[in-house]
This record gives sequence, C-alpha cells and structure tokens, in this order.
Amino acid sequence: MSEPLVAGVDGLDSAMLAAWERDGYLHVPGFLSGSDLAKLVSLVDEIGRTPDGDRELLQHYELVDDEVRICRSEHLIDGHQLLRELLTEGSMVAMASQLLGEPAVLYKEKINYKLAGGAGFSPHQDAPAYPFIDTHTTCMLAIDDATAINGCLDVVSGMHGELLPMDDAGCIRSDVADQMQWLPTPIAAGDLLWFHSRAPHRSGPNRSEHDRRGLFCTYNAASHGDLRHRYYEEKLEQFAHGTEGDTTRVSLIGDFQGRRPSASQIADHERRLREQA
Ligand SMILES: O=C(O)CCC(=O)C(=O)O
Repeated sequence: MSEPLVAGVDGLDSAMLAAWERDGYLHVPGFLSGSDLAKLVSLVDEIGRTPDGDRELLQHYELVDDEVRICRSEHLIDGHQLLRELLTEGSMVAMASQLLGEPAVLYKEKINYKLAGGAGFSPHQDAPAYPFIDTHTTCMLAIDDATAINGCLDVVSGMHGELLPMDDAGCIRSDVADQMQWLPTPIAAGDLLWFHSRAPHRSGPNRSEHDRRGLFCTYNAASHGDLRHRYYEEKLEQFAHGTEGDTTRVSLIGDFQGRRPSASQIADHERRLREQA
C-alpha cells in the first residue's frame, strides 16, 4: 500500500477567500513538491499509457500531427488509491469546503494532458457541462509548469455571478467572449488554480515541445448530494447517443478543440499500448 502524498498547503486564509469571492478564481502555490510531486507525475504517466476501460478509466484521444495522443483521462479514483486519498481526504477537500462555504464532496475528476502540440479549449463556463446543480468549484493541480506558450488557463475576473450567452456548442458566444478581459494564469508544477464553475475560462494549444498536464478535480456542496456516480452515468449515456464530429468530444459541452481520431486509429493505438505493457 503506497504512502499518501503530503501537501504543502492545508487551508486558505481570509485574504485568499476574499480574492476568491472577488475574482472567482484563486492561485495557491506550492501544494505539492519534491518526491510527492514526482510520485504524482509518474502515476499520471502510467494512467496516460493505460487502455480505455482498464482500472475503470475513461480515456479520450486527439490527433496531433496525425498521431493518436491521449488528451483526457477521467473517472480516476476508483482504480487509483493514491488519487482517491488525495482528492477525497485531507487538504484538497478541506479547501473546496472553504470555497463552497460548507462541506464539499467530489463531483468528478480528470487529467487534461495537453501534450506538446495538443489542442486548446474554447471560452466557456463549466456550469452548463455539470448537470443536476448550479454551483461547483474546480481545482487544477499542475503536473507540469503551465505557461502562456504551452496553454495555461486564461480566466476573466469577477464574472462568476451568472451564466453568459452560449453558442450551439455550449461555449460562450464569440461576440461576448471577444469583449472580455482575459488574463493568462501561468502556474508552476505542484501549484493549484481553483476556479468557480461560472468563471469564464479558455486555453490555447500547446505551442511548446513539452507537455502541459493538469489534474482537475471538481467539488460540490455535500448538502446537494454525492453526485459523482450520477454524473458519469449521465455522461456515458449522452456519449453513447452523441453524434460523431471532427473534434474529440470530452465534455457535455463542445469546448475541446482537438481533432478526433477514427475508431480504428484508437484501436491500433491501444493495441500497441497493450503490447508495450
Ligand atoms: O486543460 C485546459 O487547458 C482547459 C481545461 C478546461 O477548461 C476544461 O476542462 O473545462
């Protein structure tokens, strides 16, 4: 049984909570470092090489230079005790509870890989992609440094009060997004970036030669119920009936801009993963 990761931050102070209320997002430096961060990095590497369905994972792929590349893994905690402990016990869930103002429970969790050359995300709010209740808070735990070149998140401050007009994909209408003041939020590996589910955000493609991976965990107030199982059931149901398009579908909205590989390209890729394992 592996040792739990040791976090360098165990709570948010009143200045941080005030910044959160004002901005709808919050950068918390130094959550993981040293050997704890290294352990998480190697687990993310291993998850990225695991075929869809193994260890309960839901895997999503994009085409980068016509090669199949992992772009998202989700439904992580059932097959990975280290992640289950990190995301459902201790300081991560304690911070989510502070931000929600009451005890929090995990709603969903994912890794966005954005490997070198990987695609970005259109301007959106998460709330339309997260059914059943209105408010969630999400944390990006940076696995690699996230920079303006490799596709860190851009956010808009103080716009987390209401849902904005959407296009057919469920993203923020471009005439509205074009008027907003977008702030790049570069963060270092091991840092956290918390953001409200109505905080507008977007991210560019990875224009560097290095990967920009992030572990994203989303919480809701426990008084609204433990909705994680229901969320994944709903997602699988919607994906089963979804239409095929040119972009990879990773969400209940169409925010991801990555190109979709064919089913046979994915099957070949996963066959090679199994041969290499
Ligand atoms: O990973 C990114 O660059 C953006 C993530 C995001 O906006 C999302 O998953 O909703």
